[in-house]
Amino acid sequence: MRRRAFLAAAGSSTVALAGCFGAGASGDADYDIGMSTSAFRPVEYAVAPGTTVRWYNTSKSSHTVTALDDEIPDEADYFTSGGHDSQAAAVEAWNGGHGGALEPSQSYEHTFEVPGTYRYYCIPHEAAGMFGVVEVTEDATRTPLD
Ligand SMILES: [Cu+2]
Repeated sequence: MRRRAFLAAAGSSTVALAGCFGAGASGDADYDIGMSTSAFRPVEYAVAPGTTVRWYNTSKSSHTVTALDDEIPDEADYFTSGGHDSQAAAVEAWNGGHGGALEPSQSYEHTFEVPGTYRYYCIPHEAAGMFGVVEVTEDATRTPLD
């Protein structure tokens, strides 16, 4: 499958998914993408254009949700927890005192308007392979991909 190949090429070690971590799967939190110690769950997620995706930190670790600015559609708005306008600014904020951190039980939302493939990662867990993909497509029947 194309997406599997894409993740493999990206060097991700986080493709092992364990069941459904979708909306309402954990207590009263209503979210689309959760987080373990060093992985987004699910790693791959698909939505129709105009959909708001909610990340929720289901772990006991601090994370970020940070777009890779060369790996989102050209016309798309940059996004990162903390609201910085570029990946470099997000990294600088994190290094300067964990700016943009998503602490346990905190959430972050972004609305995806432009179709295409969006890759993002967690700044403190980059080396651990904490990457994710949001596919924005009219074919919403593929949500979630796994
Ligand atoms: Cu993380």
